[in-house]
Amino acid sequence: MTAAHVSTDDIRAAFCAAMSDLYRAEVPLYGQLQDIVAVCDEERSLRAGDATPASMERHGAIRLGTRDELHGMRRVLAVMGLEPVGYYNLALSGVPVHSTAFRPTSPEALARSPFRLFTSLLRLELIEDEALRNEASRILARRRIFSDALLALVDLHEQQGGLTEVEARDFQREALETFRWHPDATVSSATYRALHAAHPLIADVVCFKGPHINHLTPCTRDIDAVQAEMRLRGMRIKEAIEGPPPRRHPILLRQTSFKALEEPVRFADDEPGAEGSHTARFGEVEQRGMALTHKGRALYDRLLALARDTSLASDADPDQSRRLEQAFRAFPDDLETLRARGLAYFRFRADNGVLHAEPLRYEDFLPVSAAGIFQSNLSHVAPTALPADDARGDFEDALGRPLIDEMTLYEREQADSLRAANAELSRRETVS
Ligand code: OOG
Ligand code: NI
Repeated sequence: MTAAHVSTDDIRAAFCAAMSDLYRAEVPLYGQLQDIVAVCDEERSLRAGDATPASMERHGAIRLGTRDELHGMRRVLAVMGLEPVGYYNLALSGVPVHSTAFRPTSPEALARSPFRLFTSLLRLELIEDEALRNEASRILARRRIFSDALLALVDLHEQQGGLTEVEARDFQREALETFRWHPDATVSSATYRALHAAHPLIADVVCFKGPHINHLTPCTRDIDAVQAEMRLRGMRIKEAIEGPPPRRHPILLRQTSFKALEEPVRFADDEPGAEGSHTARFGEVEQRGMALTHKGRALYDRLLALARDTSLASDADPDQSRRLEQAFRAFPDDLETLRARGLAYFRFRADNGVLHAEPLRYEDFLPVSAAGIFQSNLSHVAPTALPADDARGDFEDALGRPLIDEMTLYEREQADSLRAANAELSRRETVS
């Protein structure tokens, strides 16, 4: 990158703002969710006596159909400083995809613009019916989800190591086209129905021109209040919040959503005026807590499993949240114990000769929660039991680069901060 180039952080921030405008225009209910988050966060700040943070989108999600699409998406997202972090095998929870989170990896870049994209790749090999599987591959092989202009700008970015302001503006415009909703399906209604019957997700990925953004997700400081307010306004919402129960010191990630809307679509063989419908797009909200170490995560996974009868349990079960709260009494809820027992990651700093630790925020996703978000936004689908083998090697081959391990990022941040704080402390000692 040279001085003439726009920083990837600025490209990402601008893209996120444009995507937010686009999505609010396409899905007006999303605007209501943003209002609710603003009100709930402000009330919460008044109670806590601190400043209201600007509520910005933290993430969105797309679903891709082919290995080539994943490869292209990796290159496009690199222009905005997003890198693939973590591997999520959703087949374990009955959803035929595997995923990664394209996200900024440094604390500075996350602070500048926290936007990330949860990106799933359909695992067509998990469709049992061979004829249907072949038809889906044929349809996907024909589509092009990136414009030529977009690909040319990505080439340019790779060659020059950055984009000028004018190029960045063109990039944003062309990239938005990839994520836009297209009500015209590329297939007949019969093909749509057959794919939908195999799994609604397959129809969503295969039958349209591109990987429409299927939700955006602002963050909140009070997800219970947002959930209550959505219910009060009569929005159709997920029955339960995904993730850990409410705590004094939040851990990992809690998420909920209003459910996907039924939207009009036209099939390729429709008579003029005829209309079908498709259900895919929703609005989500998230609240983030501290990142857990391997040990903390193992405890989280164990308690979550304890609270659920099976990994396919439905969140409509009224006893679920009570069981969750009961199980999580075994998870310490004070910072001293969390640190002493090595359950969470911390950032250290030296202040007046004293070492301080504050928890690191979790910046990633949770496979069981993600599956819950998928399930509640697919029209009436019973979870399917799928072969649970992971296909991480395939995913990385398609991507054309290794996935970054999220735990390494947290460990590095903790270790770097501790080293700097200790250096500061010994500097003081030598001086005094
Ligand atoms: C992605 C669902 C997962 C999350 O926040 O865990 C997700 C999708 O529906 O495509 O976005
Ligand atoms: Ni999401």
